[in-house]
Amino acid sequence: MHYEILKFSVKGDHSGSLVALEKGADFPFEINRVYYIWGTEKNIVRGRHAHKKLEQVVVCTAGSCDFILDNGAQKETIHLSSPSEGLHIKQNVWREFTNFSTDCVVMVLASEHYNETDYIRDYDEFLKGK
Ligand code: T46
Repeated sequence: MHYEILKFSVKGDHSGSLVALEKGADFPFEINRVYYIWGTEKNIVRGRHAHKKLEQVVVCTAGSCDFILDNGAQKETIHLSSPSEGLHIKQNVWREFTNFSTDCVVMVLASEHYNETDYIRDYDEFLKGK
């Protein structure tokens, strides 16, 4: 499978909820970068690329959006709407994301520093590498 859904352990009581993500048992790789995205209009399509080496865990910390993942043979749409789960996208998966709610905040935990040479932005090139 080219992705998996991680279910995080939630500490919660009357004061609210908390998720802690630590390297090791809780998390599939060492985190080298965190970024987050918000203020994207509903019908905008972001992404449209794959990564050679980078793995990421995507968490919709507020609101919701859809990730469309394509491994070259099949496509799946994953609706993210909970801060208690993460979408682990492995290497060499074409991703697009769209259908943003107005309050959507997407936090991404990445295995590598930002590196434009890791991106495959041409779909035909992506398919050739399969
Ligand atoms: C991914 C999806 C889920 C940086 O300067 N540093 C960074 O760490 C990132 C991620 C981006 N940027 C710059 C590069 C562009 O000038 O921010 C601008 C927007 O980046 P991009 O068009 O790549 O954004 P998305 O939303 O299409 O894709 C991002 C990640 O780049 C990508 O790895 O998987 O989110």
